[in-house]
Amino acid sequence: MRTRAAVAMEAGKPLEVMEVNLEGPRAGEVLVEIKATGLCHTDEFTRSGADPEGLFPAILGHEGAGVVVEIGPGVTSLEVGDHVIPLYTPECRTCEYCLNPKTNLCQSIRVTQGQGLMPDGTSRFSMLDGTPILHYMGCSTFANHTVLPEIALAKVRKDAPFDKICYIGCGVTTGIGAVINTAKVEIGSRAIVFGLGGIGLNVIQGLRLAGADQIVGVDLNPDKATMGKRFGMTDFVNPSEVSGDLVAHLVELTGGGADYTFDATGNVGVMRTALEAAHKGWGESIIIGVAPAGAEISTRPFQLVTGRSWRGTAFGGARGRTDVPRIVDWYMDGKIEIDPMITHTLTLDQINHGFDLMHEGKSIRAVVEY
Ligand code: NAD
Ligand code: DAO
Ligand code: ZN
Repeated sequence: MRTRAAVAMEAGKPLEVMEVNLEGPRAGEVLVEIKATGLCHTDEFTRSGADPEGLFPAILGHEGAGVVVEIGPGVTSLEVGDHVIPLYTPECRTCEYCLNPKTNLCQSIRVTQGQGLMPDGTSRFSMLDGTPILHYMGCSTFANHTVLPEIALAKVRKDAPFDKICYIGCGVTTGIGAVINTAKVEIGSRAIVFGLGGIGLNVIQGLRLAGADQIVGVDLNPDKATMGKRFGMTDFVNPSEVSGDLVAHLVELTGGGADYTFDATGNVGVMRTALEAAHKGWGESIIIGVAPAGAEISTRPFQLVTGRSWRGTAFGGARGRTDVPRIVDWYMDGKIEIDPMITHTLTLDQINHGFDLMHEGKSIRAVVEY
């Protein structure tokens, strides 16, 4: 079939919206009509060329929602008409990683996914002249139709709006999951969130859900304070307005350091501040942000010797096929909010404007509706 897609032809170039060929699903695969997709910082990381593992030409996008149009041979858990959210972290439920409750990093299709290919080592997308186009993060939601492995699709309820639940495909689950699955924050905790963007705001609403007493938001952009408060932030700190040492300021503000700190900036200097602002003896610092290629974290080992710990999380520690449908329910039941974070809705033809909004710090989430 043919479908419309925004194709990343080369690193650093705007996406090109065009008709592409899409082959139907093979064994264990599913053809999905994407109804809406969010634009995440990670798509921009790859589009811009900053991602050393970025491959081109490719159809980016990993934060989508849509409807099953066709199933390939052997697919048993999905049927035509099901509503689904693509998963860049699949859940096969049989690999060594899926069988270990300590991780959500299913490895069953990791190698081919990293190569921009389906599990059989081929691509389903091509240009009209036959040139292959690579998949991205196993999802390629910047195409109106895409093919995914069955194990990379979460089946969700049919009454949930696509233009909101697409955000659960990355930002919402990553932020809330970092609090609930990774940190396992207890009621009454004190926490600090660095970076109040599309991820950090979801960490804040996750902390509110978990019953944290103090939620400090830290951002260089003062405009982020309003949204932070809207989702449960109790204190706002702009590092550029702190005279003296930022760690000392945060330790004092939290009465000795925070029980939990979260980096949602991707800046390794901020990661160090986050670790050192965690409470002596028990504070945990969770890295969510993806740092530039080659960047390294550092601190004095004594920070760890004296009881702080450094951890990281991918997709909020969520097992997608199991956890994503529950998060959709939380949204539909009003336990979490998404609507105010969708600040812009665009057509596919306007997708490059969505990246401009991201750079200008004007959007939390821009969503493309097909
Ligand atoms: P964003 O650009 O929307 O938000 C980043 C925020 O950090 C902005 O508000 C910015 O003003 C603030 N900031 C930047 N530098 C700062 C500094 N030095 N001090 C304080 N605040 C600062 O980005 P996002 O979409 O929220 O993503 C955040 C990070 O999370 C990115 O690195 C992204 O790649 C990563 N991410 C990780 C996962 C995962 O599974 N681990 C998933 C999705 C995104
Ligand atoms: O299993 O080796 C692996 C890789 C898992 C990928 C996890 C990616 C999480 C961070 C990237 C940001 C996603 C938007
Ligand atoms: Zn697995």
